[in-house]
Amino acid sequence: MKRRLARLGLGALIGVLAAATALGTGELVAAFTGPATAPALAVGTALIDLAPVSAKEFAIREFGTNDKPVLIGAVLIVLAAVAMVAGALALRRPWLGAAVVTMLGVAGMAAAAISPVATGLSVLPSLAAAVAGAATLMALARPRPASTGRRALLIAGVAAAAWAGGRLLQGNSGSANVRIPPPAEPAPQPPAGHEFPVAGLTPYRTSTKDFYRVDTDLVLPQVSPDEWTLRVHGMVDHELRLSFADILRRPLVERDLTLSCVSNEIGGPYVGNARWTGIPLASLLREAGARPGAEQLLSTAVDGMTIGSPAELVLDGRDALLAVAMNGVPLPVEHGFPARLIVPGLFGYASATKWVRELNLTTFAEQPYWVRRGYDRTGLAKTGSRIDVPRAFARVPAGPVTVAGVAYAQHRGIATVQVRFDGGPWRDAELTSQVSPDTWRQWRYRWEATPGAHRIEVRAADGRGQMQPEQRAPVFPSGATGWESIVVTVTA
Ligand SMILES: Nc1nc2c(c(=O)[nH]1)N[C@H]1C(S)=C(S)[C@@H](COP(=O)(O)O)O[C@H]1N2
Ligand SMILES: [Mo]
Repeated sequence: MKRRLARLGLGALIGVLAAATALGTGELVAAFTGPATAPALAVGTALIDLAPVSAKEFAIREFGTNDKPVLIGAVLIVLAAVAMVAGALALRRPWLGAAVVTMLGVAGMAAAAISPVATGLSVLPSLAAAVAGAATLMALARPRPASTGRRALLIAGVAAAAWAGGRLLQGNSGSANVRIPPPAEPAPQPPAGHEFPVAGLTPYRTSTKDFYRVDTDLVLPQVSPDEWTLRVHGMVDHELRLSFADILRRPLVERDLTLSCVSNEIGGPYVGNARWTGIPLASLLREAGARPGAEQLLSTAVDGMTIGSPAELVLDGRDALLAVAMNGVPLPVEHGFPARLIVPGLFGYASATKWVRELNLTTFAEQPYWVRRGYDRTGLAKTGSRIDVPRAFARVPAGPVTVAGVAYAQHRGIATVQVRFDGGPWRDAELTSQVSPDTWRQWRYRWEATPGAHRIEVRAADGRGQMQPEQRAPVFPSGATGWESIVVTVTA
């Protein structure tokens, strides 16, 4: 019994060592084929693309911005478990263990191959990983117990070195060396009273570090601005191809624009307001000679993401931008360096292409990523309102309490925000001055709080007088609706 357990333990150890060598080798080869082709990341990326919409929503809701580490952790745990089984098998029949490792390698190769940006070389990291893993397993499983310990240590060292070397070689391009010229048209100075001094209230301008991040990328695309080009094609009279320097030579405009995600639940955090600098998207499309029949601006990103925006809205005079800067500095890599789109009035999934490399004027017949998964092709941003203070389930002392939050209806503007307590009459909240219809507004209300538990609800009407509907709708397929509602306890 004890000996069997010891053998199982030994098998598990060799399996894990083989997996470590495999991953290290994969990482090293991925230094040449792109970080996203490394085995575990390729599998994670494929899982994101294959996952049903409900699983994606679950991940965003439950894990938020941590959804990616959680996914990679899960992939590694499954890999370790299968590797342990392979190791235990290998002690009896080395070729059987090697076969299991090979299957893992094939899974990695398949995952890398189905990526929309796969090249013929994308399968190499997993192929090399499988070879290294199987060889390690065979070598360690040979019945020469005296030297197994030493060989294991050596292999662990080689695996770690390969992994570290791969990581080092992969490096980061980053946005540090880019200088964005001052905008020809700076953002209008926000009017007085555009912000309330309320503790805990979301500020008017979202700092870059607090700006939400939503994308399908386990590995951020590292784009060298010197090699990046933007291709404008499709239903145009003449194709354009612009370098990053070409973009920076044009007059830049700067705008405060609020961006929200279709996955944002009522009262949720996936909305922010930043200052974006870039060139007007419409001028670029006009320059290319946009043809009248174009229905959709289909943009493609370096990561293979495709996003479609109604062409009519992009061209109707709103401040749709090809942005190169966020809050006064080059776009951070996670927000789309070197260039991304922002179209006020549309959810991010239908407009805000990060790491954009191609603009294709086309019809709605070509379906972008999220539309193929059933989301609405128009992507109009829904009106939202949120209570920031007091927090849900907070305990506040009786007396005057400031209730405050933000409300947004991009491109339509916010006209009124109302709050009510315990289902009573709706009361108009006070609003900050509006910077533009494309930005959110803060609201506040002075509440005479009496002891006990109270329900607070909020709703907003947009600039067209359209009130947020009470009816709750889920995020899928065109964004959540309903009123945010919280409960607080007022103490005597
Ligand atoms: N290339 C690429 N661009 C993308 C996405 C993506 O997955 N890949 N996600 C979109 C979605 S759903 C949203 S809400 C916004 C979020 O932009 P942010 O991460 O800068 O806040 O980016 C959009 N642009
Ligand atoms: Mo989104």
